[in-house]
Amino acid sequence: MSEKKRVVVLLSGNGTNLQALLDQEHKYSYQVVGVISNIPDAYGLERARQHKVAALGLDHKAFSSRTAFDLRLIQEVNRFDPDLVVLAGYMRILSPEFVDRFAGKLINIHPSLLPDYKGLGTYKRVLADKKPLHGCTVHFVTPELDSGAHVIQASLEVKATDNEESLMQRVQTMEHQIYPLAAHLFTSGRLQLKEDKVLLDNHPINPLGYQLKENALELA
Ligand code: NHR
Ligand code: GAR
Repeated sequence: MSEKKRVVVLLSGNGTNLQALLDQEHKYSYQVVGVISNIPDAYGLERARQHKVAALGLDHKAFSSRTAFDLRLIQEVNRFDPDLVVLAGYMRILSPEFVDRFAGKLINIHPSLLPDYKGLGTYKRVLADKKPLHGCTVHFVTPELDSGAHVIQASLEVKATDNEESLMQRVQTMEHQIYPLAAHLFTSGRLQLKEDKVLLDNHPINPLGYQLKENALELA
């Protein structure tokens, strides 16, 4: 039963999304075969090692330019022969060279209901704007930041008592469910990007929408 598809994870920090991907491997069609961080002491690398997954720190500060770093990153990712490349808290904008090389098999999870709140610091901005809803989006990665086609979104109601920390906690709990699911849908061959559209079972979809209701995720 070793027909599992090969996933490489890129991250920069804690790696709770990596942990969720690892913890749910057993029920899904993928296997994480390598983890690369541009921050050499990222805790996510330690999570990989504890799970006996190859872990590589590649310090972007040791390279003369973004492109030089990304060209090396392409080589290192390719050594793992991935079917899917997953950004999980990867905090460096990727050059067109990298994105084009893995086009159609490169996904990201972003902590907002895209197209709202692209970029960094989403929780602070959502709270400042007193938005009633927040959430996260899995999307295919294109050269333009946070702008690729959406695969899955999960939303929740912002509470009057929420602060950045509480909102992040609840959004990340949703991330840890929808991101492994997205990796599974892709690696089981059900999900693909075709001419900038997301197809599920060969039909175009709007993103699959989930909502958090009484601490459980429901398909909206
Ligand atoms: N690269 C491309 N080409 N397209 C996307 O959609 C990408 C991407 C790389 C990362 C994740 C991301 C997010 O979901 C992501 C999506 C980093 C920055 C950023 O400004 C913005 C968005 C995202 C990741 N990075 C600064 C930079 O100069 C560094 C910031 C820092 O180190 O704290 O790369 O939000
Ligand atoms: C995740 O919440 C993800 O949505 C966000 O970083 C966190 C990483 O957490 N991604 C971005 O902000 C991308 N710019 P993790 O390292 O614990 O998985």
